[in-house]
Amino acid sequence: MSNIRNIVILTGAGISAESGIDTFRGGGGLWENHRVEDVATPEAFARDPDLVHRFYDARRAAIQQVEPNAAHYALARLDAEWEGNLLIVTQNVDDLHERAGASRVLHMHGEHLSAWCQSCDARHHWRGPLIDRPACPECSAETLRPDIVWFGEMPYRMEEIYAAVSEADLFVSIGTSGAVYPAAGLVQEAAAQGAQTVELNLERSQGSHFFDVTRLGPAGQLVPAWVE
Ligand code: BV8
Repeated sequence: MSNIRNIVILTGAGISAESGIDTFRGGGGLWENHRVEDVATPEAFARDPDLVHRFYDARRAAIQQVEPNAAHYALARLDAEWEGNLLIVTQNVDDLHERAGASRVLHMHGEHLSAWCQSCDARHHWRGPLIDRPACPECSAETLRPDIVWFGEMPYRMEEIYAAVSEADLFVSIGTSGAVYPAAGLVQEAAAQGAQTVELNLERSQGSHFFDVTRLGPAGQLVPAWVE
């Protein structure tokens, strides 16, 4: 990686699959027979907040029962050792990148371990359930929602992400189906400005044709090999 200085790595649910966290579209993308796209929306939350809280309370608890896998640890090593710019843009809402030791991580779709008050806009580190409408530690209102970017909502820190992609010499996509925008469009932005683009995935993603290189296999094997 001689002429490489700036790296952007996009990760998706596939990097956490070997830790035991279900991917979105692996199990048919269903939860309690609801399509995920139908539960992860502000409309669903307005219509049936308990359903949406059940969905997120269960997943918030589940991620606290699993461990990072070899792919997370390999990226954390790269993050620690890479002297140039490096940004891990994750679509995932688990904290496995951080628990593996990565520090330059950006959660574009929010995080399970964060609660967002709809009254005072404060965000709080949060590990427990929200279904029993706990009081916001800041303003005491019982209006905490999952700090998750739902469908139809703007992903976080897109300016920062586009700036990093525009400067990238290397763009690597790991464990994502390339189904959801704007995340799935980042490879095209990177390629358009001349970055090398690499896809590491279990199967070809919807955007495979945009990548210079595609390697297929489980992230737990591909990522450590690629980092070495
Ligand atoms: C936006 C948080 C605009 C939720 C997520 C119609 C109506 C409304 C919107 C749209 C619409 N049509 C299009 C849109 C845009 C929409 C979109 O793209 N929809 C898709 C479904 C067509 N996008 C949005 O709504 C985005 N916002 O557009 O806002 C806007 C503009 C201005 C102002 C305001 C608003 C917001 C998208 C974010 C939604 N939230 N997550 C939650 O987590 O509960 S997205 C959700 O899907 C996940 O977060 C995940 O990030 C994302 C993509 O999933 P993947 O991570 O790729 O997972 P998936 O299961 O799909 O694939 C796993 C891959 O891993 C597979 O390829 C598999 O082969 C591989 N794999 C499996 N095992 C392994 C592996 N790889 C390696 N190793 C393994 N072991």
